[in-house]
Amino acid sequence: MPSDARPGNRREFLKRAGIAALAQPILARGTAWGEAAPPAAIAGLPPLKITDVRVIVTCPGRNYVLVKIMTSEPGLYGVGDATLNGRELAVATDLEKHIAPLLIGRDPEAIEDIWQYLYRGPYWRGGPIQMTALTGVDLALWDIKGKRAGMPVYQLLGGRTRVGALAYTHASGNDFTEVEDQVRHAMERGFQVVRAQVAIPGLQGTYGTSAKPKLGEAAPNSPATDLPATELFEPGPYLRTVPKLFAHLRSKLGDEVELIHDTHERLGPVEAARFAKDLEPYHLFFLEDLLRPEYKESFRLIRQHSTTPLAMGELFNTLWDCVDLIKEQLIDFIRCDLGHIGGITNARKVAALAEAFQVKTAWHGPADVGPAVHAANVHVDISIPNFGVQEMVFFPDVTQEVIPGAPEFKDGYMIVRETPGLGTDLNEELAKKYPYQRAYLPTARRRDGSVQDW
Ligand code: EZ4
Ligand code: CO
Repeated sequence: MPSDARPGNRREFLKRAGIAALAQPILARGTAWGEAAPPAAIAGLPPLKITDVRVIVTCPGRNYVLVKIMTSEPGLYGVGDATLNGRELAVATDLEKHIAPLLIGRDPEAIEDIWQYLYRGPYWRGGPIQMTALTGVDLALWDIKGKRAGMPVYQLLGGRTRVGALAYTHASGNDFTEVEDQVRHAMERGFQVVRAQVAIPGLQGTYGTSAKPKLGEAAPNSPATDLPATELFEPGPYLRTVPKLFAHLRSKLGDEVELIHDTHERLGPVEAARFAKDLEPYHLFFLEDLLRPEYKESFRLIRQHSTTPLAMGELFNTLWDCVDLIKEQLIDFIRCDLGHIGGITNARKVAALAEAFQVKTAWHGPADVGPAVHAANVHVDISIPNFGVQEMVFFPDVTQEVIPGAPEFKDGYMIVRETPGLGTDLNEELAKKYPYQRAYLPTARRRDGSVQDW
């Protein structure tokens, strides 16, 4: 590697690298004093440098945070998504003020090195804000690598293991018949797997349904502002209602359609074990997120009492959050959010760990992470051996105009674009027309007024 290929002038570099550069030939190549290896020529292409990192916050339908990484090659850039619902501006500030200055001049091809540097470099590592920022960078770098190689990202991950990613959508309603109609509708669209949620009688606002808390009822709702709504949750009515929903769905729809239910981390260990047992006769594809992420060890209790397949992980932020559940085979599906666990680089490691213990993937795929994360999901899904299922959304037209290229739904499967990179992009001019709007996820309380996990 010729020393004149690195950014800045050589004397300045030697000054920064100091004595180590003189003493150690390997360090003199630029690995000392926090410097990454300088950009190198690969496969006949000249060295590449990051020249700019732009952070774009836009609200085409809902808030999204995008990271656009520019390079020294004219026209070559990558776009990543760094959206964290309800804390968008914290991530944008982290990227703009703390991360961007560290990236300028680096080699965008060195994805793992940049990942490690941004994860372990700040000492205060992890957490959803930093891991979402890291995702934005990671996805933009994979996008650049794919574009430079002239290949869709899944090819760089080892190529296809399947034609498409089996997809699931959401069905919900205020009563069992409404949910049944929505499951039928999804099946008519081609879905083989459907998540079913129902409003719980007596509770105001139920996760996953359109039932909204009403002003003046039970739980105090926020005034009509952009502050969070308050929902009411009680485990008793929930535990009694949901098994009846699935009895209804099986009796009306038969055994063939695969059904999922999301508990959204709301139960205690014994409640969760009883719930999984009560749902056993209805043969769920999986039961999602029974417990708060703090209480992973309680999955042992659930496992001892039920054969309902279990999925967990959308609130996890690191590989190590996944280790115990996977190695003890306490879950059947690991469903990290690629947007909050550091992107493709970390997802591949989670998937490989899961493969070794017969756990499949079911990456989180909600509307509140942008098209680049959905594309990343599918690139990983179709290139690993232990893919399970993929949660998906249909983005509204306005989102697709500003952030084009989301994976497409076809005959029950997600299909990724065959263009080089992730396949997603950003219309920066159009994005400006949709400025950020403050928005929060709802919160929840119990009947006695105490805080409940939403
Ligand atoms: O509630 O992403 O499985 N899907 C989910 C999501 C989450 C939202 C929260 O921001 O649990 O709908
Ligand atoms: Co969920």
